[in-house]
Amino acid sequence: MFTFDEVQKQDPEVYKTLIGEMRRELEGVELIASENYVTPAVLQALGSHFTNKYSEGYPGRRYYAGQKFTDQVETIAIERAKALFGCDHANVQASSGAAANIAVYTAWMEIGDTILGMDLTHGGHLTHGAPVTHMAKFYNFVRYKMKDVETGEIDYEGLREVAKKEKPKIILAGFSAFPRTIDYAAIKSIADDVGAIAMADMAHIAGLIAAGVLRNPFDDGFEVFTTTTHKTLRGPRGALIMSKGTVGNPLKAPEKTIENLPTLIDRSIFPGLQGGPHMHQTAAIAVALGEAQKPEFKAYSQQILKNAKHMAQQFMEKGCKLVTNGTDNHLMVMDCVKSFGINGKQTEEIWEHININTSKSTIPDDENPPYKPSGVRIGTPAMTTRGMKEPEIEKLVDFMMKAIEIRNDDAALDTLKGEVQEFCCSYPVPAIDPAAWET
Ligand code: DSN
Repeated sequence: MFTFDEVQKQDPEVYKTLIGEMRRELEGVELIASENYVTPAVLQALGSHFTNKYSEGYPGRRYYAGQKFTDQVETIAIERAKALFGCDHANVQASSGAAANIAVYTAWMEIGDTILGMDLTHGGHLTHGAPVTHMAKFYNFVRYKMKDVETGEIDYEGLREVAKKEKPKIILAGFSAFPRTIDYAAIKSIADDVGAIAMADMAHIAGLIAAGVLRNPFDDGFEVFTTTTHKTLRGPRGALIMSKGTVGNPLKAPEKTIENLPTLIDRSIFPGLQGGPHMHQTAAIAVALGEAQKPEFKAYSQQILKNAKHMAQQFMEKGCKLVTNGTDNHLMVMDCVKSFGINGKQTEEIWEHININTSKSTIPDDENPPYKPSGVRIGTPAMTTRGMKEPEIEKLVDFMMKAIEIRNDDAALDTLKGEVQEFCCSYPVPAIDPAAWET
C-alpha cells in the first residue's frame, strides 16, 4: 500500500490534502484528456533520493561532483526514449512541455523569426503562439486552421502558400485538442519547400506513438519531436525533446544546422533556460519509458483508441455534436452549445458535480471566451488505465447524459454522484488503496 505515514506524523495539515487527493482520484472518473494515473514504480522513483541532487550539465559532463548514479539514470532515460521513438538524440531534462517547446524555439530561431503553428481554438496549444504568451512577443507566430471543421481536414495547400509568403523557420505540427490525424508527410514537404524545420509537439499522443498505434512524425522525416511525459505516456510530469543529428560538445555553441540540433537543444535547455535538472523526475521518466517498451503498453494504447472511438460514437448516437464528428485518437471535443444549449463551463461543472472530470475547451473559431468556451474536451487514457473497456464507457456516457438531463435538480445530481462513485471505485487506481484513509 502506498502511504504517507511520515507526513501524517509530522504534518497533519499537508497529510490531509495528500489523502484527500488520493481519495478524489479513486472516487471520481477522470476524463481530462491530458491526465493519467502513474504506476507505483513511477511514483516511487519520483519520490526517490535523486531529489536531493544537483546535476547541471549532461551525463559525463556535470558541474558538480557525485554524479555516478544521476549519470546512469539519465542515460537509461535517454536510451529508452531513443529506442521508443527512433531518433538520434533525446534531451530528458525539460521541466515540462512549455519549457521543451521554448527550448526548441530558442535553439533554432532568432528573435523576430516566424513559426507556423495550429490556431488555439482549432486545437493548437498555448505554447504554439497564443498572443497571451511571452513567446508571442519574441517570435512571429502565424497560425493555421482546419479547412473543414466537420472532418478535421487541414488545408495543406493553403498552408504551403502561407509558408511561402511568411518564410517560417519552424513549421509546428501538434495540438492539445485536435481529435484527428495530421498528415506529417504533407507538413514535412512544405517545410522542405521553404527551408524550415518540421517540429512535432506530440504531448497528447506520444504514448500512442511509442506503442506504435499512431504514426510517428520521425517516420515522415520530422527533425524535432517534443512531448510531455505525463499524458498518454503515463509517466511523471516532465518532457522529452527528441531530434535528428549528432551529439556534440555542449560546452561549445555550434552552427545552426540540422546535424547540430542535439547540441543546440541541449545548450538551449542548459544553460539557456534551466539550471539543475529534476533528477527524481528523470528517474521516474526512465521507469515510465521502460513500461512503455512492454507489450502490455501496446495493448493499453490500443484500448485507449477503442474506448475513445466508442465514446464518441455513443455521444453522437445520443444527439451530441462533436467537433470533426468523431475522433482518431484519445480525445474528442464536444460542442456543448449545440449539444445541450449550455456552454462548456456549465457542462464541466454539471459533470464535476457527479465526480466526472472533463475540461472546458474552445471550439474552432469559438465566439465564447476561453474561460466560458462553447465546448468540453473529453479523453479516455486515464479510465483505460483503470481497466475500463467499451461496456464501462457506455455506462460513463449514460451517467453524463443523465446528469445533463437532471441538471437543475441538485438532490438528483447528488444521488447520481453516489452511483458514479460506487461504480468507479470498483476500478482500481494504481498505487491507491482505500486502506490508506480507512485505518
Ligand atoms: N494542459 C495540457 C492539456 O490539458 O492539454 C497541455 O498543456
